[in-house]
Amino acid sequence: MKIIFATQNQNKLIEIKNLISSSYSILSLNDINCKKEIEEIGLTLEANAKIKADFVRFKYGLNCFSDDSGLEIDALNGAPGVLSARYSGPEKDNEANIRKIWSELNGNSNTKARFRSVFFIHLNNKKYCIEGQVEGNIIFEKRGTGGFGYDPIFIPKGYNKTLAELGPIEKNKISHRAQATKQFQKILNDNIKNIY
Ligand code: ITT
Repeated sequence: MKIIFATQNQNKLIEIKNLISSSYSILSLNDINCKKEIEEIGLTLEANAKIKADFVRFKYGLNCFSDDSGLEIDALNGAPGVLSARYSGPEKDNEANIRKIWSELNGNSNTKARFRSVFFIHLNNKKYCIEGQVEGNIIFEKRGTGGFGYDPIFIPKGYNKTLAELGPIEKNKISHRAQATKQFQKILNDNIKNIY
């Protein structure tokens, strides 16, 4: 069964392909030749996830899902949150985003943060919105070469390595995206049961 993942982010695509059973074929926007930069004008992860999935559903009429994700830092009142990709400007400059976070935290001892991932799903004329989270702490140096985005500055709770140091196998056991994908897999499996 084919399902479209409404993303331009290759890192998310790779992670999800490794998490979802291979009996489902996950196609990205690129794979269906959709070059449109979907405007993420929502004020929440839920709103932006719905905007991205609705775009594909209404333009192509296909089963699809989206992932709007972000890093929420307690000492910054939940920022960068829904602005995670563009925290320092529209260029989605990851290095500049990290520098902005460090500068705003300014050595604050409260480094508590979490990644959240919200999926909006259109499947067989039904809609679902689900979420995964991972708690952790921000550090003031970059560590590790794996993952993407803020992974080198985020240490998940109970670990002493960043998500970038843990590598893809460990990250995919504990990440916000892994938690959301577990629920998504269950929804897919339940739908298959209903079809046959
Ligand atoms: P799409 O909208 O095309 O899916 P995007 O990168 O713009 O791709 P988001 O709007 O959801 O996606 O932005 C999420 C940002 O949050 C992302 O660009 C990263 O900077 C950060 N982020 C999300 N998940 C992450 C992860 O697993 N590790 C590190 N950073 C992550």
